[in-house]
Amino acid sequence: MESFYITTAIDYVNGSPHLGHAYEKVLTDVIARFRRMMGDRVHFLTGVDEHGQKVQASAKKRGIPPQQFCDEVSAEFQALLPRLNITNDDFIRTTEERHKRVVRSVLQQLFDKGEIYMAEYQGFYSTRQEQFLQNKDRNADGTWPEIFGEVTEITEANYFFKLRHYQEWLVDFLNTHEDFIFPRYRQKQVLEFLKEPLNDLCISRPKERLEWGIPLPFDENYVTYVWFDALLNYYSAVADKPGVWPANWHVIGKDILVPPHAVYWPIMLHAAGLALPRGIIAHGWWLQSGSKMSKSTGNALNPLDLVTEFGADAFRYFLIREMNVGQDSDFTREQFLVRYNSELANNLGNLVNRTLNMTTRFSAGVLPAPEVADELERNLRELWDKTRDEFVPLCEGFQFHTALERVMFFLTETNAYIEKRAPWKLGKSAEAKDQALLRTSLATMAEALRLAVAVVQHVIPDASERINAVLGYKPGEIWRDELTWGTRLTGLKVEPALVLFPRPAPAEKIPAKP
Ligand code: ME8
Repeated sequence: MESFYITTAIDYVNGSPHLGHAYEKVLTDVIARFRRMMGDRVHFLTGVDEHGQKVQASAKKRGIPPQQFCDEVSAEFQALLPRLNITNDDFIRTTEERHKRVVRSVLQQLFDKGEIYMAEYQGFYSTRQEQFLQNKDRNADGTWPEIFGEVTEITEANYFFKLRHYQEWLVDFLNTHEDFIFPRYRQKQVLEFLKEPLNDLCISRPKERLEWGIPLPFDENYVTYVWFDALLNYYSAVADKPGVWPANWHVIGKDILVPPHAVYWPIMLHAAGLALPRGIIAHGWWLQSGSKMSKSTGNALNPLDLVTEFGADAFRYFLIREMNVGQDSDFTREQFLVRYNSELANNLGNLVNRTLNMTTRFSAGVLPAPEVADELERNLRELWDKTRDEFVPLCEGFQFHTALERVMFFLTETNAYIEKRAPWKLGKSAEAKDQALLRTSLATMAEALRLAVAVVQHVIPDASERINAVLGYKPGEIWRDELTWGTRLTGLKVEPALVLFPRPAPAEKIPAKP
C-alpha cells in the first residue's frame, strides 16, 4: 500500500471562509478520495494560519485578545469541513503547541548550522501578503500592484535566512524535476523568477512591531515571520508520525506559489536536511465578474449559502466540473444552475428515477439478468470501457473536469439507450422476445448507473452512497474490480424512488436581470 500525504494551504483567520477556500478543500478532498479508491494509504491535512500582523490587527479591531479571535474564526473554518463532506485526517492550527515546538526546533537547527544571521533591513513591506517587496515588484509606473494592498517602508534589525546561497541548487532541482509544479507552465514562471538574484529571507519581526507570533528560540525579542511559521505546518503536523513525510502534493492557489511555496519552502526543507514533497499543485482563482474573489475586496461568496440551498454534492460537483485545475473560472449563479439542472438533475437524476421506476413497475422491484446483447447494448458497453480506460489517467493527472465530462457523456448515452429501447413499450408486449429485451434494458440501465456511480463517488459521495443504497448494492473492497461491466446487480431488490437533486423553484431558474 502506497502512502499518500496531501495538504491544502492553511487559511488566514482574519476573515470568514469564502468560495476560494472551499474550492481548495474540495479539490484536495477529491484527490484524497480518488487516491483512497486507488488503494493508497492517504493522510490528508488542512488547517489554519493564525499568526501575523493581519490577525493581530483584526483582533485589535474587535477589541479582543488574538487567541480568542483565532479560536472564533478557526471554529468557523473547521465547521465548514463536514458541511462540504471533506475527509481530512487532521486539522492543524499554527497556535498549537505541536506546531510551535517544531518551528522552534527547525529554527534552532538552522541557526546552529549558520543558515541564519542578523542584519539591518531597509525596504518595503506588504501587510496584505505578509511579504517583503523589491523594486522589481513595482508596476511600470512605480506604483505597487493592487495585490499587495498598502505598502510601507521600514528599517529594522532582523534575522535572515540564507536563501541566496541555495538559489543555484533550486534551479538545478527544478530543471531535474520538471513536473514538480502542476500545471507545468507554472514551473517555467518559477525559473523565470529565479533568473534574478534572490534576497536572503527576513524570518523575524521585532516584538515591539508584532507580538502575535512564535518567539525565535535564539532571541526572544523577535517572533517568527508568518510565512516561515506557516509553511512548516505541513511538516509539524506529521513530525511525530513515522512514514508520512514527505508530502506527495501541496495544493495551493497560484497567488502563493512564487515565492513562498516554490522558492522558500523547498530551500527551507533542503537546508534543514528534510526530504522535499513530490510536488505542488497550483490551482487558479474563482473570479466574480473578472476579479479575484477575496476577503479584502469584499466580493466573496459564502460557500455555506450554496451548500444550504443545493447540498454539498451539487456544490462540489460544480466546482470540480467547472474548473480546469490551474486556470481561473468565473463564478455565476446562472452557470451553477445550468450544470445543476442539465447534468445532475436531468442526466444523473433521470437515470436514477427511470431505473427505480421501471424496475418497480415491470419487474416487481427486482433487477433482472440481461439476456440479449444487441447492437444497442454492445455500443453502450463499449462506450463504458472507453470511459473507464480514460477515467483513471485523467484523474491521476488532476483533469477531473474532463473525467466528469466523459462520465456525463456516458450518462447521456445511457439515457439515449433507454429512449431507443423504450421499455415502456416493451412492457405492453406479451412476446417472449420483447420480454427478454425488457429485462435486458432494465439490467443494462442499472448496470450503467452502478458504474457511473463508481466513478463519481469522489466528487459526489453522498449521492453515490444513496444511489447504491436504493439499488440494494454494496460495492466490494477493491475499487478497480468494480469497474468491469457485469451482472453484480442481478437479483437485487431496489427501492421504488429517490429524490436526489430537486429542481430549484421555477422562478429561480431564470435569474432576474439587474
Ligand atoms: O495565503 N479562488 O491564506 P489565504 C481560489 N495563510 N482560491 C483562493 C481564492 C479564490 N478567489 N482566494 C484565496 C494564505 N484562495 C496563507 C497560506 S500556506 C502555508 C499559508 C486560496 O487565507 C489561496 O490561493 O489568503 C490559498 O491557497 C488559500 O485559499 C488560503 O488563502
